[in-house]
Amino acid sequence: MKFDVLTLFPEMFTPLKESIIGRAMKNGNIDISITNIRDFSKDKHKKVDDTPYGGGAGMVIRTDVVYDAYASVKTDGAKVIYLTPQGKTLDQKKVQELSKEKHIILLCGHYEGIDERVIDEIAPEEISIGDYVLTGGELPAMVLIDSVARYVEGVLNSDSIKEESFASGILEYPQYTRPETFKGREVPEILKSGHHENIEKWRRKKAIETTYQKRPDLLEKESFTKEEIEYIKNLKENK
Ligand code: 4FD
Repeated sequence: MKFDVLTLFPEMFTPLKESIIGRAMKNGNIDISITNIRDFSKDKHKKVDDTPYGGGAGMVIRTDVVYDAYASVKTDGAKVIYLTPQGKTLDQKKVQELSKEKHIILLCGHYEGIDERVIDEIAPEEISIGDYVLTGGELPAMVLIDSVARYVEGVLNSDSIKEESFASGILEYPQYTRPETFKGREVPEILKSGHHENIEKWRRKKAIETTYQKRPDLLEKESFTKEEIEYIKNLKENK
């Protein structure tokens, strides 16, 4: 999968070279290319913005630099995304859908704002990573890349993807490693029993219990067995 990022702050994307995403780039599972919108300025001072029509504080990014940066990376069938607080909030379902794309173009705006006409012309899908305002779309773009890249074949080991929370719709069961006792707190006996079937049942119960305690809203969307429905009813009654 190819990601093209259009930004005025290309240096902000250096952390992506680290860790799992960096390894995925090295392995050729994903390709991330960062384009500096400023490179498309025809101005001798590399200016990209101008004063707003109608007056007011601040500056507005010009249509031409944004459009030319976009035209330089665009392919047929590319998914174009504009990171903005006005977008639909990113969730795990959307992340999984996006992981099926071949080419994603991410347009990062910032507080100055981009001339509306180039947004209308490109007609990107508008995505937000949550209801808060940031100085730029760069962090949201990185959040999107990280979340989507995890689903690309070869990036994670496929067992972890199958087991994880949200993919299943509820939260994860708790994890333990050595030592057996930490400040008087024991590792649950069942996890040392070697009885894999019982361990799986215990983990599923714990996942439901954790979800009930921390994110009860998620229980509404998930489907459960008769036994599990009974268990949830008990959790609610013993409150
Ligand atoms: N919640 C988000 C995205 C961008 C952003 C910007 C218009 C402001 C938060 C376009 C206004 C981009 C988010 C930059 N803040 N700030 O996903």
